[in-house]
Amino acid sequence: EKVENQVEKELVATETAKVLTKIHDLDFDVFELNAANQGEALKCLATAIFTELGLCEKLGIDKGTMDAFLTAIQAGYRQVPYHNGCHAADVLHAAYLLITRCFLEEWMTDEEVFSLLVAAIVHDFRHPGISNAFLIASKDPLAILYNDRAVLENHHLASAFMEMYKSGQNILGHFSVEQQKAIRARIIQLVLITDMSEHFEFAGRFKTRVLGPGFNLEKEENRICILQMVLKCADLNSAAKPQKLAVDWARRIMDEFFNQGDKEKQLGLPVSPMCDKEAANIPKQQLRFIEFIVQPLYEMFAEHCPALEEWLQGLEANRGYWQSQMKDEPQSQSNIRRATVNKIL
Ligand code: 8BR
Ligand code: ZN
Ligand code: ZN
Repeated sequence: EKVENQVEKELVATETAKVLTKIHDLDFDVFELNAANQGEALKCLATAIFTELGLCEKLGIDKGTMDAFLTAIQAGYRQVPYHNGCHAADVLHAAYLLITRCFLEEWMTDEEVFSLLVAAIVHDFRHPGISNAFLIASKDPLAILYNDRAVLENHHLASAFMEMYKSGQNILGHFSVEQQKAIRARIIQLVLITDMSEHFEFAGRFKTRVLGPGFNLEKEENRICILQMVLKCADLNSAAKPQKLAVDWARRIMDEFFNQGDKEKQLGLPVSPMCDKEAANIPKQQLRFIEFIVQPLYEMFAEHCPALEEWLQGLEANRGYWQSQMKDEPQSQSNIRRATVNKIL
């Protein structure tokens, strides 16, 4: 039996290494990694990226502690269609691509790179597969706990820090008090910005701060704003992926929405936008998501982050695909009002 175990382990290692050779490409397939690595894509990819960047050595983080932390985080992601460990791994991968391909490493400190990657890893931790609106409407204990404000994002952060502060899992433990404070504050500001109800406010702030006159990297708020932009671009990257992956992720988010819609119907609550499986128009929703949310966001950052050009091309290709899937519907209008946009979030 021992020999069999050894063979099995080596097979997993070989398969994993094979998938990981594509880590620098946009068509890196996180589901393949997950299959090769027995459901631990997030932990495996995080380890590979930290190793590649030499972050544990540079920052003096104990590898055993990192391993224990990642094991706990991987285990806390739930088996929901979209917001599972594969989504966290996918966002981590996208953030890694942006950091390494957009020369962000040149001005980002190791601590900033580290904060951003940890934020990506934990940003949807313990996601229950239902939205803030539903948690609030159903008076879920989480909504009560966080007073209806960024309920999920607070939950992801608080649960992840609870794990981190357990014995043997504190990857910040050896930093100075000042460093710990700065890294924790940065991770909090990063994960909270993934709350999509803040999307347009954030876009406005980025425009003023980063694209406006007098921009400089000395100001801490400006640096945070760019890190937030990287995480947001990464969080929404599935819409820009090669078609097969983009369609798979879209199907997954819709499955999760439809599960929520079914629960809302059971509870006699109004069904949230996009969550009614009887009435949904998936191509139309994806087109709106691309045209009003993702594309404008990427365009804003593309001049500072050349890798986004390729993502914008991916978005354009997928826009064409969803357009072709629209049956007998008029061309999607480009001037739908802001109210409509807010409704789809
Ligand atoms: P989170 O991953 O933090 O939840 O943010 C992404 C949100 O964007 C989703 O929860 C969902 O509301 C919306 N979204 C839609 Br609509 N289509 C999406 C897609 N194809 N990929 C990712 N997010 C999508
Ligand atoms: Zn989220
Ligand atoms: Zn997410």
